[in-house]
Amino acid sequence: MAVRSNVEKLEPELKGAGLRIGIVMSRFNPEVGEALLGACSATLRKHGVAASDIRVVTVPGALEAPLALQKMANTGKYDALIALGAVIRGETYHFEIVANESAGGITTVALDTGVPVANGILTTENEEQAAARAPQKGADCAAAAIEMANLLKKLDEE
Ligand code: INI
Repeated sequence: MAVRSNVEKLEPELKGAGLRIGIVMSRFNPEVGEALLGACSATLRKHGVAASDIRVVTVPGALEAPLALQKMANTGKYDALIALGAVIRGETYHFEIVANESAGGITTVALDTGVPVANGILTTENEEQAAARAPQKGADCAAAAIEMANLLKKLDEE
């Protein structure tokens, strides 16, 4: 459009070759976690991330994810991180606490360390919903991690 003709815009970049990606997966809902991880790794590989550049660690639950992510971010070895898991309302009276603390911690890691973190911790009413959403969420997080890693690299170079 004419109004924007002189405005430079950075386009989303989904090339994954050379990027190092760390994944933290919660084992609390193992089947959902594995479904998230399968879709996430397949999408990372599809966009060119080398298998040897993907590191997966697991934690007991979503509340442990932020600390593992923080530790990985502080190594300086990762261009982006991904948190995977599910917090299911039917499985806890503390749904809001687990969901909110986990999400808040994940955001804090990204802001404190400058390493992008894609949040793939599903929050659902039941396990069926989580299973249904897992493939898309895993794939979306892989794409978000690659896009954010590339964006931050470009902004660094400016
Ligand atoms: N952790 C999850 O990842 N998902 C859940 O649904 C969940 N529920 O239902 O409580 C959950 N709780 C465990 C929590 O993340 C910690 O592992 C635990 O409190 C020990 O610190």
